[in-house]
Amino acid sequence: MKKIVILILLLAAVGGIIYVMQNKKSDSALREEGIGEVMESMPEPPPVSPIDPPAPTPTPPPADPDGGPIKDDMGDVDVAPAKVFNITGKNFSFSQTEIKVKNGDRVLINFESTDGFHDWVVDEFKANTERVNPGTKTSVEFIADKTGTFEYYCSVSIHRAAGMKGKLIVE
Ligand SMILES: [Cu+2]
Repeated sequence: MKKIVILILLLAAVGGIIYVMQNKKSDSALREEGIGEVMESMPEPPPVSPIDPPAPTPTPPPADPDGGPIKDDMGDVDVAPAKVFNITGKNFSFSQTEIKVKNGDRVLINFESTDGFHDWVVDEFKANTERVNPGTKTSVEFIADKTGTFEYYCSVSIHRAAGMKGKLIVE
């Protein structure tokens, strides 16, 4: 019977500690209630485990303001600047039918349609722009890393067969 009383007192003390922790009530107030002495013989309650810090959320890269695939910071990595070609397309031809670059050149094609829906593609370098209507500019960049003469063309419908093509010469 006595043990039960002690157990109840201990439980009350533990409850009291928690109560104090939560309410920052002074010890003296409890001592007046006769629990203080028991409390002092009790080990400190384990500290409340801190809330796990929130997992760091990965910050997405800043959006490309131009929305285009070409990033200026690419130029910071490569030593040589890109060879830039500004080409327009219409039904059914490109403004330029031959492009000459050196092996290893970084090539930047800025493409715009002046009439019709077109793109600029060269299969051997897996390079292709978006398909665009007049008024939308698009571009593609690639490394011309093999020599030869390659055909670039418009992949829309039968435009290539209709003559919308040109030669990319890599020397
Ligand atoms: Cu086309």
